[in-house]
Formats: sequence, structure tokens, C-alpha cells
Amino acid sequence: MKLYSNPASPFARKVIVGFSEVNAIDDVEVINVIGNPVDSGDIPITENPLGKLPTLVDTPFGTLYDSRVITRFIDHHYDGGLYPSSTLFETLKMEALADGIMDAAVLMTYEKRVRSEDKQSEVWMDGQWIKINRSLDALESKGKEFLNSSFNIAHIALGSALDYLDFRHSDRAWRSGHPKLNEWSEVISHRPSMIATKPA
Ligand SMILES: N[C@@H](CCC(=O)N[C@@H](CS)C(=O)NCC(=O)O)C(=O)O
Repeated sequence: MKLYSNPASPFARKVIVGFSEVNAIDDVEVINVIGNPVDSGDIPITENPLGKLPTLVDTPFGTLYDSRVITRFIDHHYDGGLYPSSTLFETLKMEALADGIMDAAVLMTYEKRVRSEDKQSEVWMDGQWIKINRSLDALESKGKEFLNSSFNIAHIALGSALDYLDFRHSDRAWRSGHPKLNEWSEVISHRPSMIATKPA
């Protein structure tokens, strides 16, 4: 299988960490490509008409996207235990929350990097940050049970999301005001799969 990816993409990282955590990283060749919403670059648009990463090709089910579909595939194909049946819907919800943090953070990045400076909207970027901050507040105050639960796909997604905030939006200082999340992210960042995929 071939995974179209980029070292800066938190969604692609989630998938690579997923493969690593089920000990299947050797089954996938990672191909780094570059593209953005206004120029798909070398993202394989015939395989994925949305022109997004990650895109996984040559699976037993053909080409798969997006990250949540690919992580479900990994879990199914390798019997990975990434989606524990006893907490399936809570896990899916927390994965969606972490993915939503990534979505908002990636949109902020595109606003800054893809739009010309005179067209950038601070109000719009602040609106994205409010979504992120509200999600972090919810995790900080109500997420204890989730943070301490046995390792699953939502932890991988959240770890990838938080590192992406450090990587692209360190000026927003998400760690201040979120001590429990801060501590949790330190712990997860020591997993070999996370060390090997730190955004660059
Ligand atoms: N919902 C998608 C989001 C993927 C996504 O937004 N990927 C970004 C890179 S981090 C991308 O491919 N952007 C190019 C574009 O939006 O055209 C997923 O979970 O895979």
C-alpha cells in the first residue's frame, strides 16, 4: 500500500501513527507530496478528487480517504483494537473532536499561508481559534475519563492535533490554561510512534 502524506499534516500523521501502533508500518510506503486548497500540487487528484491528504492507495478495498476511513481500515485489517467496542461511540466522538481541532487549525494555517496578506481575516481566524479553545476547555474540564482511558484512536488524533497547535500556532499558547492536557500531551509524546512522526 502507498500512503500519500506530508510531514506537516496532522491527519496524515494520525494514519501513520495508527499503522505504527498496530505494528504494520512496514506494509505501507509513505510518499510525501505537497498541495493546498488553491493548488493541488502533486496530491493524487485522480485517486482522491478532493485533493487531500492522507490518501491510501492499493488497499484490498482500492483507494481510501479520509483519515477516519483509513484508520477504520487499519483497525479492521489488522484487528488493531484502535476502536474498542465497549466505548465505540465515545471513541468516535472524541476522534471527531480531535479531528475538528485539526480542521480549524489547518484552516488557520491556510488563511495565513495561502491567502494574500491583504485578504486575510483576523476575525475569521479568531473564530477558528475560539472553536479550538472551547474544545480544549471541554477536554480539560470533562476529559479526565477519556485522557486516562486505554489507548485508542482518539488519543492518537488528539496527540496529533495538540502537536500541530505547537507546530503552526505556538503564538496562541494553548498550554496555558490547560494544565491537564499539557501534562497528558507530554506523556503521549514519548511514544515511539509519536517521536518518529513529529511534524516538520
Ligand atoms: N477530513 C480530512 C481532512 C484532510 C485535510 O484537510 N488534509 C489537508 C492537509 S493537513 C489537505 O490535504 N489539504 C489540502 C486541501 O485542503 O486542498 C481527513 O481527515 O483526512
